[in-house]
Amino acid sequence: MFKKILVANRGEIALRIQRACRELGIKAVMVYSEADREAKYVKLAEEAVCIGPAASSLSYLNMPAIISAAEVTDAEAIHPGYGFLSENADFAERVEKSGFQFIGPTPESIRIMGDKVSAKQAMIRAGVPCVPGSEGELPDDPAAIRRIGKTVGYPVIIKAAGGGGGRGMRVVHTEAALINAVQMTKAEAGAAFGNPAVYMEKFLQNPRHVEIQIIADKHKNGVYLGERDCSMQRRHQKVLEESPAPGINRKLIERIGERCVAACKKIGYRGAGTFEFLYEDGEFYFIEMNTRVQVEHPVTEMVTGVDIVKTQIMVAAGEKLPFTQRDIVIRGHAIECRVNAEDPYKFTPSPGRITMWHAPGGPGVRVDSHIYTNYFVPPNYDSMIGKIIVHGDTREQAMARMRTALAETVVEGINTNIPLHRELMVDAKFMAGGTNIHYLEHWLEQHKR
Ligand code: MV4
Repeated sequence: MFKKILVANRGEIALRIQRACRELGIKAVMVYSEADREAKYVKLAEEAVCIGPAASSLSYLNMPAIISAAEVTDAEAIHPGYGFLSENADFAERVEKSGFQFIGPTPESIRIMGDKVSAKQAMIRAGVPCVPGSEGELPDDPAAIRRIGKTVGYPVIIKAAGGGGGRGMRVVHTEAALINAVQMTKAEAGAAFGNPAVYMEKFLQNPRHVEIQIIADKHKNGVYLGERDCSMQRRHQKVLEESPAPGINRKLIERIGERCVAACKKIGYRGAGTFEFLYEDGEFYFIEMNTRVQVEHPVTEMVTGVDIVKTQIMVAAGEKLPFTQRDIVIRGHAIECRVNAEDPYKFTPSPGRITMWHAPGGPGVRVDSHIYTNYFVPPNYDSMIGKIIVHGDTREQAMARMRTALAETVVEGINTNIPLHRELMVDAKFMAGGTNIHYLEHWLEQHKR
């Protein structure tokens, strides 16, 4: 096992990784920008290295600074967390070329999944069900593109190979609009991602976003850890997540989970990963794979009892998975509310000093956050300041616990989206379960103030 790991991230996930290291008896080296110098997880770390000024481009995205910090502190491995450099294949490669273990999949796996065309081709070959569409990149010939459009059937969606997470996509409703839409998407993709390649899919009108968590070791063992429903989102930003996904047939989840694990074996995937699916009319359709630990990993930890971050570290060190698929039992229900420093209805960021923080507690309540009374939320980064996660025997009990937890929570000095969460937890449609990816945006439209 490693003796020392460098944590190349900030905020709640940096603290989450530090906690996993402590539990494993591993020293954690924290890196920080000038804006994060006073953070408690930095102060409480055995070792911490400043890697640059507040701007992410000069600190948390600064590869030479991070690798130098690992060198001077004699760390053996680097955990990238989520965001920043976590899905940057070149970073993973530089980490390994410098003699450190990257805590994540191989640079090659990251590269395949980063290109959405190659990711989809790998999944089709591995038997994972995908959204029907062009098998690969669209050709240049307009007549050939129109033929593909006819076969797929309208509406279709044009997506950039270099995109993902909602960037570089365009819905097309008629053949008359197709060629122009393809041209526009290609031009935007070339400018934004340095890659003009695009592909076509059937556009699903009212899907849910359901994702499967997997984890694999370097010895050809892999398991799926159930699913998460992440449909409650606004502008591609998830607002709350839950596991299990309400109302989906367990046998179907098992079949899809097994396909994901088989695909991991086929491509030699190791580490934690998430298969993103659209779920509509009882069917799963793969869209993208994320090769990092995700913000919403705690709901999976709560229902499976598996510590995903600890397991990531263990498998990166070459250990075998300490459990098999038969050991994984989904128990109860978990919900996560992301707490953002923002106006709850206008969504404008609300950085500044937190004059009072009181965290919720009680049975089945978990808080993943680096904040404290008198903490200053810097304006330079994502507005998420923490997560409230609850577990219950049933979805109803989990919702009741979340209502209590949200009622107990106090954040003063800045605005947060907690009032929005309080309203959603008593919303009849949310309470019934199974709302789709458009629900929150429609709800916000109807609850304008
Ligand atoms: C789609 C889709 C409908 N049909 N693909 C958006 C983010 C990226 N991961 C894929 N996205 C979508 N792909 C087909 N064929 C609708 C979306 C989509 C979406 C997906 C997941 C969560 C929220 C979303 C919000 C709008 C659109």
